[in-house]
Amino acid sequence: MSVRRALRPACLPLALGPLLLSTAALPGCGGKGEAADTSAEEADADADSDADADADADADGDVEPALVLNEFLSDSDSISEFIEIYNGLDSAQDLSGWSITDGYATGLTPFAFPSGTVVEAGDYLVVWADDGVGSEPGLHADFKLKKDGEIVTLLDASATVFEEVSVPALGLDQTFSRLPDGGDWAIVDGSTPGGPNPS
Ligand SMILES: [Ca+2]
Ligand SMILES: [Ca+2]
Ligand SMILES: [Ca+2]
Repeated sequence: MSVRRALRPACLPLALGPLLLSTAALPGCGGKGEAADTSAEEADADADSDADADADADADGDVEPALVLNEFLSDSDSISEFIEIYNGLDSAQDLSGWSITDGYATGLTPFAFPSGTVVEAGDYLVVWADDGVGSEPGLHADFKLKKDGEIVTLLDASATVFEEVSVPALGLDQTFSRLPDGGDWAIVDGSTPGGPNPS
């Protein structure tokens, strides 16, 4: 298959961009987790508070086309916590057998994407990090995200680390988002699951 050859490492130059807020932890590209993860989770209620914003990643010449982790929500009273993946490539990507975990460093079994999980070009895949209890349509991982921050690791179909992000502490309904899609990380008020991040 040519699918995997089409993928590019997502971590290379993006951590140094001007949009990265000084208060945001650098994404943990390439590193092992620096913090132990007990997977103990704070209690979280679910509801909705979506603040969609128009953005066009392709309009920003600084964004290199790639499949990337794109947005994290770890604390909300109105919507399930989630992880968003963005396919900035110009072809659909088959993520069958890929997996994601908040406990790579401790050997936790990752949550595996079901066979047939495909992200179309320019589209998003939302993985609800809700211990599998949320009602939103889509994938529901068997873990949640600590609002004090934790490390999320995306693995490809051969269980090789594809991207790892150290998500910083976030306030209520804040997200750790690439601005624009596929761009540099920043802490943002509001969430856009399955839709464009603010530009
Ligand atoms: Ca949480
Ligand atoms: Ca967790
Ligand atoms: Ca989004």
